[in-house]
Amino acid sequence: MADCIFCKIAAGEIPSKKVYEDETVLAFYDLDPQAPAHVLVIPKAHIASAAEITPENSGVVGHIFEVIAKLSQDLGLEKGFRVINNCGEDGMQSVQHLHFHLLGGRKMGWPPFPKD
Ligand code: DGP
Repeated sequence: MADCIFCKIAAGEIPSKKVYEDETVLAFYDLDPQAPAHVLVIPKAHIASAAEITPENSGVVGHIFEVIAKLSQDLGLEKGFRVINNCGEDGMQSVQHLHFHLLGGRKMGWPPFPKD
């Protein structure tokens, strides 16, 4: 999709530090890491957000979670990790292309946000 930064990364038009790639999924390090390991896992095909997942395009989401499980081993996250999807304005989604943050390498906080 024109003007989508993650479509451009998926197409190789913008460089990224890739950790995994296959026909439908790409994983690369986040520009602004929030943990020692912080990778974004995206479908190569444009899906704007988690709110746009349908029976027709949801297969890639299962595949993304298979990739996350593999990456958690490759990145040495045996002690655990967190997967985050930010969706929409209230969810603080800043890039309008579906992506899952895989974060690990440190103890996470919970709850992850202030209550009020
Ligand atoms: P979100 O708030 O969930 O939409 O997170 C988007 C993330 O994408 C944010 O953590 C920063 C990251 N990001 C934005 N632009 C780029 C980029 O050009 N390259 C990489 N590697 N990460 C980016």
